[in-house]
Amino acid sequence: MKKQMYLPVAAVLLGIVAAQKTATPIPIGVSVAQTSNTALLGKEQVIGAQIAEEFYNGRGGINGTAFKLFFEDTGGDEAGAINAFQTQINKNRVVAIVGPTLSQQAFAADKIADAAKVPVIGPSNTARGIPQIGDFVARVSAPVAIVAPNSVRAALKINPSMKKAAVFYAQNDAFATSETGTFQETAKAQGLEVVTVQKFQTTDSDFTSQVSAALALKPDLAIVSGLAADGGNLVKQLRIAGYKGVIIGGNGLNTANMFPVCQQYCDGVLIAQAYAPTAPGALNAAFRTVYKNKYRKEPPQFTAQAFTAVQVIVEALRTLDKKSKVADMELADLRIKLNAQILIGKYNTPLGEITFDKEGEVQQKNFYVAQIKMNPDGKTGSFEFLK
Ligand code: 1QQ
Repeated sequence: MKKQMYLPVAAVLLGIVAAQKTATPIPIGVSVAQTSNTALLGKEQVIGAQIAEEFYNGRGGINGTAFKLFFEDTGGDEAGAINAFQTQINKNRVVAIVGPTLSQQAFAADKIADAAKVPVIGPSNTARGIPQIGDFVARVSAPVAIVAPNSVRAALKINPSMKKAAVFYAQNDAFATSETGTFQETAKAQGLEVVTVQKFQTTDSDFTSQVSAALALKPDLAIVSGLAADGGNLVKQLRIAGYKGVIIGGNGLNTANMFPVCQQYCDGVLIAQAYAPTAPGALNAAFRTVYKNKYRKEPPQFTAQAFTAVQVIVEALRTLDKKSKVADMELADLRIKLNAQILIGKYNTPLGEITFDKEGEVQQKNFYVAQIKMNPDGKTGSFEFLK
């Protein structure tokens, strides 16, 4: 009797151990801005990552083992990003990190992950030089050098008679500084005269001096490289000051969370896109359906890119796991092998088919331009994609 009782107990105990070993979810870090003004952009990323978690775990996770996203808020600055990355690396012991939101933060935090040999996928870092931070840094966000020129070309198509461009940029932000360089080069290459380059800070909310200096030169195109709060206020103040010409916003203005800032004055702003909700592909259709059912609108670019970043890690883990069981690998070894696998994979994502070059730069085919259309309430609106 006694013996018979011990056996099932032992079997149950062993069973529990075995189940936990395979059932411990694989930790993946997501560190984006959930607080600060940068959360206007980061909140859309959280949603994309959460959708991916539910979507892929509902489809078997990593070949039967679930994965779990660990969210560590970066806030909007470098210190917050560094902190969040360190927590992911040392406390959560994640296999890879998706983040941070801003290139400005990436230049500070990615180095730390790279030194610790932890793969990083930038979901929205578009400045020049991000993949070159280190071997463990890749991005799914196509660089401004490729994306931004599309909006200038679209603006000229809408209004071919434009001659004078006024350019504005946030000089304390690495992305905005990179993007304005691309905008200025493109404007000149397209035959526009850049009549003024006005600088501001992402913390500014009063743009009176920049707006009046620029409008005195009678531009017919205004190009803004900043983030959502400052950029939204600048757009609004340009319009209130009487500017009637075309406005191009950069990637930092690429969110409906800017609408409460610039209100009815957001109307008409042109913004280049690395994602289109209507792009073909089964995976985009599935992603779009999940998003629309939940949020009753089209998915925005930052959400699609964050989904894609998680997807890339999940698919690379699946491939790796087929060669040698990921759950049995030592963490340091797994991080290194995962990084190598990420870089050689080919992924069918909501952004279309993507691969990476050997430095970790995303190779993506299609880009788009959308125009903000505000509703009569002056508070809500949408991004209308141009043909
Ligand atoms: C960057 C960006 C941001 C504006 C995206 C949120 O493109 O910092 O690189």
